[in-house]
Amino acid sequence: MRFIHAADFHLGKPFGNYDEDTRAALKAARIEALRATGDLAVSRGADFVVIAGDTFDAEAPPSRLVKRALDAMAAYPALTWVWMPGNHDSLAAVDLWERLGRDKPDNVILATTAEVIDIGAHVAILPAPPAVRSPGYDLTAWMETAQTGDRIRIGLAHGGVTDFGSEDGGLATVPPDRAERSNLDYLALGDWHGQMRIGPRTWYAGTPEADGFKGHRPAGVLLVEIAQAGAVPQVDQVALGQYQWSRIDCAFFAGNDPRESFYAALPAQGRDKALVRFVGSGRLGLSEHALLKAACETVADDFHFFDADLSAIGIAQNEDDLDLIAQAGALRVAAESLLAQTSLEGRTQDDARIAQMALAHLFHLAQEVGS
Ligand SMILES: [Mn+2]
Repeated sequence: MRFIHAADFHLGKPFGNYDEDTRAALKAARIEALRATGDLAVSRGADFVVIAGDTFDAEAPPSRLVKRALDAMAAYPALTWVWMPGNHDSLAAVDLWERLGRDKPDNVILATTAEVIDIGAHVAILPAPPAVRSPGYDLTAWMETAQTGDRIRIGLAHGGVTDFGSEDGGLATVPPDRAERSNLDYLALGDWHGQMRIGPRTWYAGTPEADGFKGHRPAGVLLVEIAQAGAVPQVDQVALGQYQWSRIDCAFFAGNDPRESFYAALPAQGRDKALVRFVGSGRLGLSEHALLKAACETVADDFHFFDADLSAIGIAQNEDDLDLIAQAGALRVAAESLLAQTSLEGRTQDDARIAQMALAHLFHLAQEVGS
């Protein structure tokens, strides 16, 4: 028996910090991930898909988006989708769940009550749907005594596991040994946006399309195979996401051309589908700093999104650099004063950073005027 464990599609996630084109592309990719899940299920012979919550990012998603999601599932009529609410789209979203109940195609089963759902002759799904955004108690407790005969038992839950918390910082209530305690063959969890193994029978699927720079492994879904009731499941982590998000940390040393390590740190392929947050640290001379800044501007358009934070790079004291701003006069005095203020001695890190940025800017302006 084979099925797909998916979660946290977060359809309609607004990505408010990004420009309009990026936002539109990222939103489109999320609905695309639902179709990719259907394709994968068909190509790998999965019997059904379970969605462990947070299909929608909000309780009142745009009407057209709800229709798109239902259409995406209806496009695979031979595939059963077991769709449970999460915390973002909990049962408190009364209008949403009423509409889904009314408009859903026959191959979609809404897991909106804590009752056993039989799939075919051999599988029982035990859902723990959140009634509100943060229920605050363990919704999976009922699984302990649920009667399912000799069927394979698959629990479905959304939220944090008690020993390390939840994605949103909400109260974590699912015991890490829920599967073992309640004789589940597998517990399909949603909430954390990275794929994560809690135990041999307990996994977070993560979001199928990455949505942040947290450094998760490639986003996707889990293909789970269970030979028979009681057997340890075989879990295959399948990457589905279109966009690669990476935070790249790079330390610099004064006296070296920073562009070399900068270029080497960037992804070489798939740049148009890559979102990069570049964070520099270490120390550079002013002219080296300017070279790095220019290199950032040069590569930015290669990427779907590129953001460079150079504010943590210290400015190395170098008379030659100051000479490039001005050899004497008021400008020189200003440059020397700023350089002195980049030191952390006797000032806060923020103040030192502001002085660094001002000095780098002054250097840049002086170069422009001089050229
Ligand atoms: Mn979520």
